[in-house]
Amino acid sequence: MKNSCNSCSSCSKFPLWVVVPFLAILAIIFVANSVNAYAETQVTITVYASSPNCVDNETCYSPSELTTLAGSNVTWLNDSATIHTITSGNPLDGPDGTFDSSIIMSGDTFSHTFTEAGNYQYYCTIHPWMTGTVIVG
Ligand SMILES: [Cu+2]
Repeated sequence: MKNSCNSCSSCSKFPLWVVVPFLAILAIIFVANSVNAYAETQVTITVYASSPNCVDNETCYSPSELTTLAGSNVTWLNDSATIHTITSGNPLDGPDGTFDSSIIMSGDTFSHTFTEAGNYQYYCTIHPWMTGTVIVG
């Protein structure tokens, strides 16, 4: 006897009441992950940061410019072999007092939560060629 059914919806192994909730759960997981991507952001101080050449290679703070949303917690990881700071402000005018990690050791992290929109410049007080910006939208 010939099977006359060619339609997916009527002959599918998975009926609609199984497929729809499954897709809904996938969608929720996807949205939750994208929101989380904005809320949690990391900057890495690379092994090249102690040399002024890092400016050309974007490897002092990586990424040197980070865009995120208000309320985001940004974490800097010192992935280099030496000490550094993450100090708000710039090498010309000095610290502006918004945040300051003080000296962080190799392997340590520093976190700051940005509650207000704006452009936040920061630098390393030990290696003044190391500069970065957090853009909070
Ligand atoms: Cu440094």
